Amino acid sequence: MSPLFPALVARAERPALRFGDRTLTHAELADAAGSLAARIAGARRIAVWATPTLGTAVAVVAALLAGVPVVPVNPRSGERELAHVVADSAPELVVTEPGVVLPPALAALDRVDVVDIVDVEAGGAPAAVASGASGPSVLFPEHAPESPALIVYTSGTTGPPKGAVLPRRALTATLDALEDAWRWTADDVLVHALPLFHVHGLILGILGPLRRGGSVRHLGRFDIEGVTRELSSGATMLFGVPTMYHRIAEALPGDPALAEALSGARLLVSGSAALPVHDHRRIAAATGRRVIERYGMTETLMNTSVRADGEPRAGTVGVPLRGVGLRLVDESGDTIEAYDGETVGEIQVRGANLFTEYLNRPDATEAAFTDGWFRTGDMAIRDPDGYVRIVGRKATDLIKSGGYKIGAGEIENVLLEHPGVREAAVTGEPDADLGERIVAWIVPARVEAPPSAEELADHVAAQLAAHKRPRTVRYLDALPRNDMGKIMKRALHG
Ligand code: MCA
Ligand code: AMP
Repeated sequence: MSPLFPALVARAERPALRFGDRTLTHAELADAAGSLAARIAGARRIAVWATPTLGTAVAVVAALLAGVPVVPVNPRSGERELAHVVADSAPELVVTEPGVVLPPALAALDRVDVVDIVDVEAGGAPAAVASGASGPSVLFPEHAPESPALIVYTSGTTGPPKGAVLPRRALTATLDALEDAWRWTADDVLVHALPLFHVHGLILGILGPLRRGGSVRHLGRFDIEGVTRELSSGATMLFGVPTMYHRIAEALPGDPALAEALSGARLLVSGSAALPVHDHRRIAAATGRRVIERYGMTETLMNTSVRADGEPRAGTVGVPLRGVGLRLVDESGDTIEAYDGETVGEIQVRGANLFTEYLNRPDATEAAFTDGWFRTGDMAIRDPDGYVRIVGRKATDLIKSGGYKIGAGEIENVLLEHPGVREAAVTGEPDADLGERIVAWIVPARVEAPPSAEELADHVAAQLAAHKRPRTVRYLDALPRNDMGKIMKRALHG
């Protein structure tokens, strides 16, 4: 069986990871992750406190070397969301950067700090090397392709997030299909600032460069200056969500250094939500470079992309990746054969890139598939040459804000628990920066003293996650309901 990270096994002396002023070569990463892997080997499942730091990347690589399934945890998780993730995934221990004060739900677990990196950087030899072992290839043989690698939590329309179990073969299938589509090589240097508890930032943005034997420079947090600096000093690729490209498009007219940096990039890739054509055009006009879009999902990893050698067409997500079966299905369940640029159907996919199941949720897993095809819930048309255009989504109760998928029901439940709230409904409204903005419609318990918008936002952030907080709150006397008492969300608009 071939290794997940050949450059680690080969102990390449090229840079692998850079976070701020902390850098590891593939050989150093092999040592740091190898010795951490020895400490966690045999665990049934672990959590990683997924701050955007070198330690998170080392911890995830260590878990993959040891064959221990890993749950990356959003370090901004609110109390209720964290309690759910911990109870549902039942990790045996938590790996974190040293010095982190963990919230109670995780503090109760055994804790392993990623301390070996410090040893490596100080020039000392971590345990695995000091004892004469020659690296993780010796210590850690490759694991079965079907064995779980990562469990990534993702929101649905209602209920708490579900853990998508991603096997090793899904990781290799998707990353190798992207190698093909993007001509991705060991010479590529990726720059990004995505969070490390989702597929985009972690699997594509960290594991992708490591599998190719190339490198990644993580900015810690997104800013234009960091993008400019890295793309002007050797980085070749940029990954981002549309909000980041929107902010780039806004900055370009007054920032010639940014324009020059982007024009020198080999590949600018956007994903996680649709990049508006207006932003595509502004970036192309200012830089001469076209952003390419790829389309994926936590459960399926990557499905389609505009190819590096293909025509970059704004408003499309390109063609199915190598090994991905994709069909459009109409409302009666019939497959749409037409490539006519107008017949709309649900995207259904199959292939080695797919997850195996939702953890502890056989009901949800079964409901997600039809005849072996995964129902994405995304609606699309196909151009005559096969380019896919996403035109909408089946569930109106799923909101994409800043590239994060957020379920309206989850937020409504938390709002209803606030003593100042009698009724609540949550919708997404178009937002130039975030794509969609979370709007809470509130009937206060006491009309004369409604809870403030800030109080409600803080309440949601403290229970669920900061990115799930309402950005706008609107107050009503009553929510519009049909004869059955069901809230009519379509009647709610600002
Ligand atoms: C603000 N903050 C708060 C509150 N208000 N914290 C607690 N309580 C509050 N009431 C904090 C935030 O945590 C954050 O802290 C800061 O204030 C700003 O937050 P926010 O305004 O939310 O940030 P933003 O400017 O809206 O963020 C934009 C962003 C972000 C950077 C583009 O949305 C982002 O990183 N998106 C990436 C999403 C992603 O990776 N999706 C992939 C999943 P601080 O400043 O300290 O951070 S989709 C996927 O994986 C599939 C497979 C795919 O296809 O890719
Ligand atoms: P998540 O469940 O957070 O992994 O998000 C997956 C969803 O993001 C998909 O089902 C799509 O709705 C959306 N998505 C991802 N990439 C794109 C893209 N390039 N264009 C439009 N929507 C996208």
